[in-house]
Amino acid sequence: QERYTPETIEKKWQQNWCDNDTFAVQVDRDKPKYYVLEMFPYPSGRIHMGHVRNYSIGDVVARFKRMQGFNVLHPMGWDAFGMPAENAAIQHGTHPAEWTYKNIDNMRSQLKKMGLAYDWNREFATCDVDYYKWEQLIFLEMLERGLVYKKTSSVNWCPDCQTVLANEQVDDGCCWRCNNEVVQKDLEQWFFKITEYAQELLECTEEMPGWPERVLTMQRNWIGRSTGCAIEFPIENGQRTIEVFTTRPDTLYGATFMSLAPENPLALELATGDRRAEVEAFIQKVRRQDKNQRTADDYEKEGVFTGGYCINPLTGRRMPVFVANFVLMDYGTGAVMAVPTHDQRDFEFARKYDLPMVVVIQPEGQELSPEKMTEAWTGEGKLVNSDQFNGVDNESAKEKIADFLEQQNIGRKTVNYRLRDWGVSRQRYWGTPIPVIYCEKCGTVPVPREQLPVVLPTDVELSGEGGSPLARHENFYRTECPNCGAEARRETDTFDTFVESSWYFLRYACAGYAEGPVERDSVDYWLPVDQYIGGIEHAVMHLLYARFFTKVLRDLGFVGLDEPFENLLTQGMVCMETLSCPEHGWLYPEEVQDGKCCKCGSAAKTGRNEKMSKSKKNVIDPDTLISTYGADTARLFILFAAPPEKDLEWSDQAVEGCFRFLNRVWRAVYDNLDLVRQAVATEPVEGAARDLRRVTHRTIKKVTEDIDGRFHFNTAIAAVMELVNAVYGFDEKQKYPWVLREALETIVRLLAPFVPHVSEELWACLGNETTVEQQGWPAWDPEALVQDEVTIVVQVNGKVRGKVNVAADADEAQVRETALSSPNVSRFLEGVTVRKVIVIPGRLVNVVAN
Ligand code: ANZ
Ligand code: ZN
Repeated sequence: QERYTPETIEKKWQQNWCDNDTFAVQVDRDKPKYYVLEMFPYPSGRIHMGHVRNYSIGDVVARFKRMQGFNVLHPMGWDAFGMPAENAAIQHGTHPAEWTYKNIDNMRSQLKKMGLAYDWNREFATCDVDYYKWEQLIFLEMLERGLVYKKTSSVNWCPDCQTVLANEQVDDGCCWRCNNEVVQKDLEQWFFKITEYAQELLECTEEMPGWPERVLTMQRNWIGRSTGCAIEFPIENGQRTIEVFTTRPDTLYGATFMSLAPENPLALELATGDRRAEVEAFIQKVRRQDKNQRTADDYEKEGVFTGGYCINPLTGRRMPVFVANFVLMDYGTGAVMAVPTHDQRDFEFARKYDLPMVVVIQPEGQELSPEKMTEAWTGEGKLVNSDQFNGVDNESAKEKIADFLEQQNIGRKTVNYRLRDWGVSRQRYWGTPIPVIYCEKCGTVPVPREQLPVVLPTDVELSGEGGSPLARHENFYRTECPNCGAEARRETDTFDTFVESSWYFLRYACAGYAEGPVERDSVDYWLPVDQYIGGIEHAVMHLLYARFFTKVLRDLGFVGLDEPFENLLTQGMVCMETLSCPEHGWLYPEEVQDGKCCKCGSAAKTGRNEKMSKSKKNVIDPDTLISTYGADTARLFILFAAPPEKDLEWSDQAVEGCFRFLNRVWRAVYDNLDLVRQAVATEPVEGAARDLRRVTHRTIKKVTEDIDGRFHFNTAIAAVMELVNAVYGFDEKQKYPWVLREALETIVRLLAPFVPHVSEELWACLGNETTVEQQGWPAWDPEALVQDEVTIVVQVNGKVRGKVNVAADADEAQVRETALSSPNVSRFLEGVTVRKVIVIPGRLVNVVAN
């Protein structure tokens, strides 16, 4: 077989891996372990280029580490619960389970065609009873531990998806899935106490050097720790107080009014008499506004006076109490002491409603006065109008006033987090049933462990109407109280699907374990994940929840680790230019020929490079790519086109180029097969053979260093390409066939993590009995790296002034350095300034000086 035919060799090697269970692994304490994981996919039906990229990157790491001798865990599974399955069921009349498992079968075979080195024995889908039943157990343990609770809360509600959304699932006021507007609604919900872990989740980010700084920053901002004070403001004519949270106790003397969140019950309590109707109307109005937009800087600030007053505890001044749309109930205490001179929102509000202003921080070299200010002063300065604190700089005043408030029993120092508890109830069918029962007598009763799992029934009616189908499924919800035996009702909500993805990486370590969610021994061996790879879109939600769950499971005694993911790589997007025509809008690439729309013949317009998406039709189907060129070319292109973190630009020519390169490698081996098969090493090696050996070993070194922990796959591949060129240019192969063989074998071995099928095939052709994968990763020979020297002429201002010897492959900086410091040359440089140094590698250095 002389021609490179990917379809036959890829099938052959995939069969081989499957028959030999090549990538199945077991705990082996004699070997160092390495756990590489890609974020598991939602089984939407077909894989897309984003998947191909994610899994190709992971596969290089997995195969490379295996070849280096690590015991590598590289699993794959399915994040299988969620709304699309229900929507598909409603639209096409298929059952979500059927739809999901069919998609899984299809996608699994697509992944197998890519030649990914997964241990398929560990595969599971989160909608398998054997998976979610353990999630129900974890919930019960969390409930016992007080890490779960139920409360009524105003939630983000997507009217289109008919479900509650976490704050993280709301993008700019719209549903992250369907992009329709989100409204607020009151519901009884189950919550996970992630706030109890806020401090630890924050602190640990300081010790996670394997994560991109960008992701850590996003997590820190999401947790949002603020230090400040809780301060009590007495309400006029009463015993009660209003408590506020402020980060600026230094501005307390300038607090001239109070702003309450519309949801704050105090608002209606204070609004009596003729103020009542207006306040009620305003509260209703704000409740229809989007919580996320309400607080945006550019959102119109609005409010009403409640009619009530409170007292500034330090100045004794009366402060009118307002209700204001920009104050949120679920941050701090739902009340803000307003300092219009030093807070921009309060400033705008005060100007609008003509409220008093007092400057309390005077910046150096300025004379602020309320009449002349056009915006709040939020910078530093010295305190004024602040009694005994006048003249103190405002940073130290924060501390001093806080201390004073504590002494006077008016306030205390506190810490506040932006992070909210995680609402996990979803009014959806296709999810894990929440294992509790409601009894009229006993209240909320956890499902006893021995009654687990609460199985999701399959005979449901999915009509697309509001609410969960489970709430209409009598056989499901009618049950008896485990406590008193009376008739009772099951919880009909299911978990947010982010619960499943919060611990799946632990389950891979012991997939199929029948005695509990995880087997401690295996988890202790395999975890943490050494390398996690996925999209930046999961920077906050998934990655924060997974970290939280790990800590919870640790505290419940299931695992012994604090953080699940040692190193994180966030891959860039796969982009492609868009095509459109005036008549037909967006066009698929195959709908355009010779720059014209195939449907109407008008000129197609080429648009910007954008993330591949079905909506803009700028997509390439991985199946098409693989059937045309083979999986190896697809993988090579994806890995060669850009470093993993960067966006990747699709290019047909570059795909073609990768295919040609593999053909070139193929020919390099086949054309020399007879020559190299019997080659034996001889000494000494000189001239061109020595040069080729040096390139060979230099390439091993470079590729090893580029892959290991740095993921510079593109430059690694480029280095192998150079080695292939060197092989083609080697003209001493008759005299040194073994040097050629060494180069060819090296090419094949270095390429194995990237293009495993063709590498295995060529390795076998070269007459090796092991597989390239068993052969392991090559080591470089430092001896072979030793460079020959060349003589370089050094000129100063065009005149030859000396000669120096440098290593043949010294880079420009090294040559320059050697030339300038050689005694002959430096004599001519005394007392002059070097303006420019021109290096012609291997030949000449010209120094321009005057
Ligand atoms: C008085 C003050 C004066 C404030 C000043 C700021 C500047 P971070 O840093 O995000 O924690 N605040 C408190 N609770 C709020 C709520 N529920 N809704 C809207 N705003 C609220 O922000 C803390 C500051 O946000 C607090 O400090 C409070 O305004 C406001 F010159 O108090 B400040
Ligand atoms: Zn009962």
